Amino acid sequence: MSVYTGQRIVIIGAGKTGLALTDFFLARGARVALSDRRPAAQVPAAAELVARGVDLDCPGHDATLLAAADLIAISPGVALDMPELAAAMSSGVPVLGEVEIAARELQAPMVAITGTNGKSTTTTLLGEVFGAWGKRAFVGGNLGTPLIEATRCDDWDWIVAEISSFQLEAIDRFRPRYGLLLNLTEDHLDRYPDMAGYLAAKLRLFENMTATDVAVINLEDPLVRQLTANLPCLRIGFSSRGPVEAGMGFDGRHLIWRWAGRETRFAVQELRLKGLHNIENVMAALIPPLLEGCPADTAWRAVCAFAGLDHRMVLVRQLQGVDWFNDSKGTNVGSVVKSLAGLPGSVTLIAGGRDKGGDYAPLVEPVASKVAHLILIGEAADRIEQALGTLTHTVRAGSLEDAVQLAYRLTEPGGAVLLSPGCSSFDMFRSYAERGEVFMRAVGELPEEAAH
Ligand code: UMA
Ligand code: ADP
Repeated sequence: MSVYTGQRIVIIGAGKTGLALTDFFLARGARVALSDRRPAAQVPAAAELVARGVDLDCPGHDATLLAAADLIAISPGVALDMPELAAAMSSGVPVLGEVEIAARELQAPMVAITGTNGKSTTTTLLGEVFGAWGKRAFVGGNLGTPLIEATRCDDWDWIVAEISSFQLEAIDRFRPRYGLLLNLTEDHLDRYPDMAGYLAAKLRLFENMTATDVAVINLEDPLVRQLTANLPCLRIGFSSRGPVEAGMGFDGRHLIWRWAGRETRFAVQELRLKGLHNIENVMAALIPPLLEGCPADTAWRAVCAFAGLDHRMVLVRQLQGVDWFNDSKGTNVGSVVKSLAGLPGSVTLIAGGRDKGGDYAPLVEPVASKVAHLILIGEAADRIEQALGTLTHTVRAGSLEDAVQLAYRLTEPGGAVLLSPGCSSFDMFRSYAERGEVFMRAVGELPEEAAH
């Protein structure tokens, strides 16, 4: 018997999250309706869902169905201000997000990772460290496997969850033991009315944490530092600009972990991950396991072995003296800034996609100093051209494949071509991963003979 047995649950969104929620509630004897704005023909395995007793509301979202629910469970892509949802909420129907529903069931302590950039890398690093330490850790959340999937098993030692601002909008009692906030720059301004709205959602990570919980924060990010100054939990910082009195610092060559009167040093040249931003990710990922008693050499070996995730600054090919990088996961301006920072210059930057309403101004300096050719694709091309087009040679391409051909002709030996769009992929692709695959295929097909 579960609290959900016999309850009328309406799940909104029939993507990864909604389908995992459907399994969760059916297994607990709930009466499940699945509501998606798409027609049933576009919902995966619709007939099978109906055969399992699920009512489909597709295309949804039927206001009467929502108003009659005992609980509405929402996917991260569903905004709370959707009129039918807002109406049900105002008539008293509870609305919870998937991570809240999952967290209520999970017994194991949780490390929750958020921030504008570096979440997936840090989450994966944490999973590697816990695994090397012999702990059974669920690793998922926004990373790809919905958190609710963790409830299939009840013997986790740790839950390591990447948590997005979207997911934090619909929490209530969600309370991780460790909350990591990596950085805060503009993102998702197509979902939030302004930056304040985005920041408020991110900060909800800490709202239920208490004195026995730990916030791990980036001391060199001014917004993070300022907005976490008065948390009700312990706050431990990391800094990429020098040693820290009690926390994790970096002196240019070593990470320096100072805690409880002891100091441990780690030589960063042993890391396979490159770039200062990845050093920040490593610092953040080391803190929870070290505080929990993981031997320092075990933790360090695990982070050193990690070579990075696909579609994040991956060197795809070296061709005629030009390095080709796939950074399709560079989906906001802040991440493009970091990716350019890792390259010496003479860059042909392929950018654009679906605009998120943010400001491209942080790219002015790096584009002016490092980008020789700017190739723009997708819906955001006009806005990016307005912001950056006078700074360097700027051209348009009708497709990513055309952009690769242009980059092949334009880039001089010694230079680099970087796909780091600074935008989401949904105007032209299903996901950033598909965009990265298309790029890599097009680069792989370029001829060996000189283009110039
Ligand atoms: N839908 C509706 N009504 C709406 C909105 C969406 O019916 O008002 C439907 C869509 O038609 C679609 C379904 O909802 O059928 C999609 O649901 P979703 O957008 O919540 O996507 P999921 O497939 O469930 O994937 C979600 C996360 N997606 C988003 O946050 C947009 C995935 O993060 C995450 O990996 C997955 O849950 C598991 O937790 C993706 C993402 O882009 C990678 N995240 C953003 C980011 O990283 O920047 C936050
Ligand atoms: P997220 O899951 O938050 O999108 P990822 O780990 O997938 O983060 O990295 C996405 C991109 O963000 C990378 O390609 C890189 O350009 C940039 N990035 C990664 N880590 C950081 C960081 N700590 N600070 C700023 N940018 C970063």
